[in-house]
Amino acid sequence: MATKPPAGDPVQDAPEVGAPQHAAAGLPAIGHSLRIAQQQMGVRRSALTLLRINQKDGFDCPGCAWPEPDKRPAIEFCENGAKAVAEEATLRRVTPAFFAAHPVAELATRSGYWLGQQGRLTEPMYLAEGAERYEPVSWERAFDIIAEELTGLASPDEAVFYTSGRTSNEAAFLYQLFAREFGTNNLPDCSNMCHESSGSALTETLGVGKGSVLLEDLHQADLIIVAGQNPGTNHPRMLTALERAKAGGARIISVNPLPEAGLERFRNPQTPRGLAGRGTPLTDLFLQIRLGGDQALFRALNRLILETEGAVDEEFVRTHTHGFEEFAEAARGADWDQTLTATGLSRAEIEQALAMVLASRRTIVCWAMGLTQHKHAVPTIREVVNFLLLRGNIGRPGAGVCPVRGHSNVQGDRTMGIFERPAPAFLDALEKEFGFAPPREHGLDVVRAIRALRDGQAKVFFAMGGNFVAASPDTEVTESAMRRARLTVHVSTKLNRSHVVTGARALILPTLGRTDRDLQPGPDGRPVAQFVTVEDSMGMVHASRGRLEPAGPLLLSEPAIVCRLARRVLGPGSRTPWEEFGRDYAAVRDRIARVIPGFEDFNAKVARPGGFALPHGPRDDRSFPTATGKANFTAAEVEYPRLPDGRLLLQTLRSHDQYNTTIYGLNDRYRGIKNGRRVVLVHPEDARELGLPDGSYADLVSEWTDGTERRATGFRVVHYPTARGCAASYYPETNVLVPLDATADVSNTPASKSLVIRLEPVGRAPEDA
Ligand SMILES: Nc1nc2c(c(=O)[nH]1)N[C@H]1C(S)=C(S)[C@@H](COP(=O)(O)OP(=O)(O)OC[C@H]3O[C@@H](n4cnc5c(=O)[nH]c(N)nc54)[C@H](O)[C@@H]3O)O[C@H]1N2
Ligand SMILES: Nc1nc2c(c(=O)[nH]1)N[C@H]1C(S)=C(S)[C@@H](COP(=O)(O)OP(=O)(O)OC[C@H]3O[C@@H](n4cnc5c(=O)[nH]c(N)nc54)[C@H](O)[C@@H]3O)O[C@H]1N2
Ligand SMILES: [Mo]
Repeated sequence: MATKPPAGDPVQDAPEVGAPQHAAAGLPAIGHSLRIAQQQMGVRRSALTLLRINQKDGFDCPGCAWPEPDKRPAIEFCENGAKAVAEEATLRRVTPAFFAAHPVAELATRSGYWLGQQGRLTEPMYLAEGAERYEPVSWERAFDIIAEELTGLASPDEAVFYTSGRTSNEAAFLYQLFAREFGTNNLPDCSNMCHESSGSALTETLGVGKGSVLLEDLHQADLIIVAGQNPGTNHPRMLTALERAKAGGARIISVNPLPEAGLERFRNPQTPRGLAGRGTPLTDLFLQIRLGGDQALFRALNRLILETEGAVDEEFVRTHTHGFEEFAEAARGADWDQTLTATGLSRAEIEQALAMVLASRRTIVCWAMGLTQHKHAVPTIREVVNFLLLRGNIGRPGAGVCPVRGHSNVQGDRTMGIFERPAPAFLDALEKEFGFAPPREHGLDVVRAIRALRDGQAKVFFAMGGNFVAASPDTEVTESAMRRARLTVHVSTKLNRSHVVTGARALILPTLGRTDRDLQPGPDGRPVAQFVTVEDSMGMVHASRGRLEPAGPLLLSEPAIVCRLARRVLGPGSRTPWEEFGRDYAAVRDRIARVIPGFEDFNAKVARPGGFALPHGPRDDRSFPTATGKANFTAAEVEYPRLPDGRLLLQTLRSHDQYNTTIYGLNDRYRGIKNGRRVVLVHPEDARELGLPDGSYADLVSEWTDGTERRATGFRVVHYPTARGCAASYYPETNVLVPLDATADVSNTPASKSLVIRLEPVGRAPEDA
């Protein structure tokens, strides 16, 4: 019964806890991915689909944004990519009969896991005002409803157009074009909750808000620092790159409060040694840092570099940078007591790291959410840039900044103009190409959009993918904000929480995923297969072609949905050829080529198997498109989270069996946790001081600076080798604890990696759990 979802809600959290593992992948990874794939897709479809992932004529894996090597093995996917694909290519279906059987109020009591397990959405569904159930609706009528609400707004700025990072370049370009022709820059996206801090820090210091390395650079590096990232789970194919770098002599420092198995040792499932042997040790030096201590760490390293004779690349600093003196003065003042308190590391450990830094001519720093989701995330990433600039590690092979992106096209969506604060030059180019005056005022990001909905200033919420209410902070605030909307619309592949916490009226619009074949009517009326393009974490753009029969005959592609919506809402007043764009994506690419630098000859370049690299000034020729025309050193005060007595800092992170709010299963294999997600990982000494035995249960109570408290109930305490004072628990269950106002300075990204919490025991002994 490969295609039947579970009958009851399988989330009856009963966590079982074993020892954490010390290596990632190997045979269990293969077994696990095949099992999940077959449960969702059956054997034949699994084989056909998995072999097309990330191949040059195949589709881009809807998992992470890690790039593919130019020479690809027959299998270029990982365990978690296989799960992402199985989740989308599942044979399970959510039909109108399902919605007839389940009132929305009942669906709102279900877990996100259960909702997702029901399968692919098949028909447009409408929840009328006051109705208890979603009912099938025609596409025509759905677009009428949206047009009715949008045109009834007092201002276009009362509408919000959210995007999650799976949307293709073509759909994203059309979507922002539609929003701007409609009259608003309210284009929040998942990036606001993700790498916004990286974009902010890199744009200011280097002039480009993207990473400056290509895959080859990783292979050539002498030293790779992986800070605040868990690639074994979230970017498993990165381990192959790290393994290759090691084979070339690279050394690796990992900076993390948790000893993540994937960074300790990699058993590459594609090599005999990886399958049968012990695999490759990856990390040479593990710095078990406290949450939020990274700025202090890099500041201390910078001080030590400045104090070492001949360690600074003077020629680079002189020729290519600005602001060195001010930075150097701040760095020379770095205080050891503060450094040791903030990082929890010893001076000897930091000096060991320094020795590795000084021995390296080519250094790369990789990071992800562990750096971006803190109040001081932007100055932290700026300090990483200072660190690399000091030794000329930008714009040289084997060196650079490597923010590792999450969603498979989140970087491309931003390139296409999904941004609430677009650059004037981009708007000028749109204006010139499409002959309308785009709005110039900045729009709302995620947090500001929630406030606007909460305060009644935004009334229509439209989402191109994602799961806004589950992914956003302050769940209760966000959910009640969403319920105040006049209309909520979700273009989605799978059922999720955002479909059941709705505005007065709601629509679910089912769409094609990456794996699905996309046929559009050609000039003679016969269907022509379309493909889309994506940009990976390293600025490589390539085609993605789905081959599977779509989940149902009524599904529309994302570009088709945007174009039909635009025609209906904007009417004949719009001079944009929406109809043509909806059936011929090459025509969209021709326009992208004329609007966005780096996409000249887009159609020709993307026809090349493997695609092309976008230009990147700092990487290509050390040109820095910043305000000063140089790479900017910056000097900021060192910040780090303060911990009141009897409290812990909580980070909210991903388990091995989830993709953001999509839960694949209840295990977190590498961390030794099975069959449950409501766990909190606490250092055994901290737990002892707090009187919390392993296996006891506690509520997590977050304490915000304005005196408010937020509670998540019933978590099993797991004694775990995390850094002292630093606890960890899974997102999205803990999003109730993240105050809406707890955001990073400058980037406004929710600070979901350092919440001050207390643990309140709930008096449930392990025996009766
Ligand atoms: N399978 C799978 N793949 C995914 C995703 C998924 O959910 N599942 N999500 C995708 C998305 S959108 C993203 S953004 C990425 C996320 O990829 P990651 O950033 O790896 O995801 P998290 O689970 O949030 O892990 C944060 C890591 O940073 C560490 N950390 C936390 N705080 C700090 C700190 O203050 N300092 C340091 N040095 N380390 C810290 C944590 O211990 C953990 O190892 O993955 C992408 N890929
Ligand atoms: N506390 C806490 N909160 C966090 C984070 C954290 O670490 N801690 N991480 C943040 C990060 S890094 C991110 S990126 C956000 C993620 O926020 P989102 O991107 O909004 O959330 P996802 O869970 O990735 O969205 C999953 C949904 O996308 C839809 N979907 C999947 N594929 C497609 C497709 O091809 N097309 C369309 N139209 N829909 C599709 C499905 O319906 C699925 O249910 O969450 C953020 N929230
Ligand atoms: Mo993300």
